[in-house]
Amino acid sequence: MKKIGITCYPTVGGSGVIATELGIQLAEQGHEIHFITSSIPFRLNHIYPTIFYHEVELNHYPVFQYPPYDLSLASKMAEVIDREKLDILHVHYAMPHAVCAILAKEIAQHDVKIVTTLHGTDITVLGIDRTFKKMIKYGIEQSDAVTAVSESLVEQTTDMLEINKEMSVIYNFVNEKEYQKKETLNIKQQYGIQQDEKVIIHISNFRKVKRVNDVIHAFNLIQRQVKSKLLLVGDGPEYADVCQLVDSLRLQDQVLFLGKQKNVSDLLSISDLKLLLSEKESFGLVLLEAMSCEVPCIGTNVGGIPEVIRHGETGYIVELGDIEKTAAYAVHLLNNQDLLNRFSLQSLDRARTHFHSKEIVKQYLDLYDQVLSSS
Ligand code: U5P
Repeated sequence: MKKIGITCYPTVGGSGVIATELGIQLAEQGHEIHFITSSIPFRLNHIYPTIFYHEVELNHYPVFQYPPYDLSLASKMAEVIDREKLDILHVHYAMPHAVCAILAKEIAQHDVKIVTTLHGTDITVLGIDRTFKKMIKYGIEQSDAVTAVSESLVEQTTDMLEINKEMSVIYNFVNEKEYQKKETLNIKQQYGIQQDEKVIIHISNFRKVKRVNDVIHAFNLIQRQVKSKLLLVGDGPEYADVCQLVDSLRLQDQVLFLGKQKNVSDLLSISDLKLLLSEKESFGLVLLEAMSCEVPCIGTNVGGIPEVIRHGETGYIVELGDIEKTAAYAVHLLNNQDLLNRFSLQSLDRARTHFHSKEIVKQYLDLYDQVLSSS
């Protein structure tokens, strides 16, 4: 049994979901898990006797112009390392979490190993900022082990930060009990979708990088040739612009804005095709969630997306901004039920063989063993 601390951003988003699921699966295998976060992770909604939650409190003392979250986190980490005698502190994101963990390790008396998982944003967004570049590099190089969620992210990190550190790729995973195709026929009815209509789905945080407008333009071409509806799941800064585009293309009756949803697997279960046309994506967890629910995907040739989708087998890869090609592939697939069925099963097969949670969790455990035995 190992004692493992986990720090992540506890809100919606791929990294928080992975960190929480990892904690749950490790607890189910008999390990003791200590979440050190600013609020209870969003998917931690059951009681687990071996999962503990340590809240990072933000102090609003008048002497501080800004509440020092990073220092509060480091000090909470040091406290938990010593009190609980953690073996491993696994942090998600180098910036600021790895840097806080390294500081905590310095402060704590008990020896702990730091494992950092890179999810992307700290490298692809913050890594560009010269002031943070050295800090991120430091966080990565001082960690005892570093993982990234795709080969593409390892390459990018190595190039951008000129890092001299071995990084292992450990792909994302889903909870297979939750992400499986369910018999939810009446959901289609509830949303006013006819049984013979195809359902295309897009799930994201509606940030610019997700290029939701490209999804709308592609759907506009698709719906001319296939009787279909588009489900948009999630919310974010581009939401209003996307609504406007849908209005101007007169697609209001065919595009359903569902906002943020909790039970994404129910919506995937009524979907035939998923579109993710982002300009940056280090893995694309929503793709794996879709595949796990037997939904083929069309994604852009960007970041880790081509490592998840197998072109011509579980979906298609298109160049960024190639709306015509996206629509052509979608129409080809949706109009050919045999091909669609084949792609659905191949998607499920790939999700279960290449990204099975048992296998991915084992890779993390092997890495923990490796760092613990190297002391
Ligand atoms: N997500 C939801 N509800 C939403 C939007 C997103 O649960 O309304 C989840 C996705 O299912 C995925 C994560 O697990 O947030 C987003 O991952 P990523 O796009 O940050 O990789």
